[in-house]
Amino acid sequence: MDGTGPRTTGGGRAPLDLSVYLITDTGQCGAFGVPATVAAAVAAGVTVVQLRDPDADDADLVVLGRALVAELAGTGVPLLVNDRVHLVEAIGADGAHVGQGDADVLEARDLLGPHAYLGLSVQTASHVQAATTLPADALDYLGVGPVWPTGSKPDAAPASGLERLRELSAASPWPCVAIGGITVDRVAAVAATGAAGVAVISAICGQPDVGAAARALREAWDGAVGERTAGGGAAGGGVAGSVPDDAAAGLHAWAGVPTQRFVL
Ligand code: TZP
Ligand code: MG
Repeated sequence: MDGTGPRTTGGGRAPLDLSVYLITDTGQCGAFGVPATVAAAVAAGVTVVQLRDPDADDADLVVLGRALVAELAGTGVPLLVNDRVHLVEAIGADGAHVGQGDADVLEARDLLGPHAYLGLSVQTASHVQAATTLPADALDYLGVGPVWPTGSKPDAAPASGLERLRELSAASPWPCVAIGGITVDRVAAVAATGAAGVAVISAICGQPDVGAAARALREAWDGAVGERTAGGGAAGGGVAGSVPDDAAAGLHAWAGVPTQRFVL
């Protein structure tokens, strides 16, 4: 890092802070609602919001997405759209997240243009390896999981555990956010793998006090990362705001963004 400003990708995208990443679930948010959930969670320290509602049709998703854009205005917290890359522009979102069975990454990047964020779910080392054959700036981060079993995605892959998360985080040139079954009690174990953050649905959506739930995750992450930093850090570890100047020497000294892309 040259110290002249935030590191950006080739598309001029500022690094994402993936530390506490909320994925919305309309059903789990219940009567409290998705916009109110997002507002309370962001006020409590959530750093990324992903709009996810596989059951909504496009028109309804655009309406909900625009409501979230309005909630997030002025917060600096980006809104990403799950799967439906073609709705990012209509919603006015900041990017998208796709799974292995969703839109092709290069087609998604073409549709999004260079300035939008794009994340990709991975479950295996082959998925990470395949991603590294893409142009360096196609992606911003990887989502790894489910790490633990989840009740929030009926068609989720089997839980792959912390060792897989550690392995994939170490192999990835992009920051990795862990997903699947993450609770406050599991945040420290995730942070110790070198992951860049925790992505959750049920640990926030539908909780009796959404703000308190999000704050508990925020504090657990910050506490765990403090330990990680004080203890020398896990292999692959990096935390927002703590990019060492010698980061270019290593693949994983990022703070939410790769310091060194694979040479393709
Ligand atoms: N992708 C993998 S697991 C998952 C998604 C969308 C659901 C995570 O939800 P929860 O409630 O945090 O386990
Ligand atoms: Mg998907």
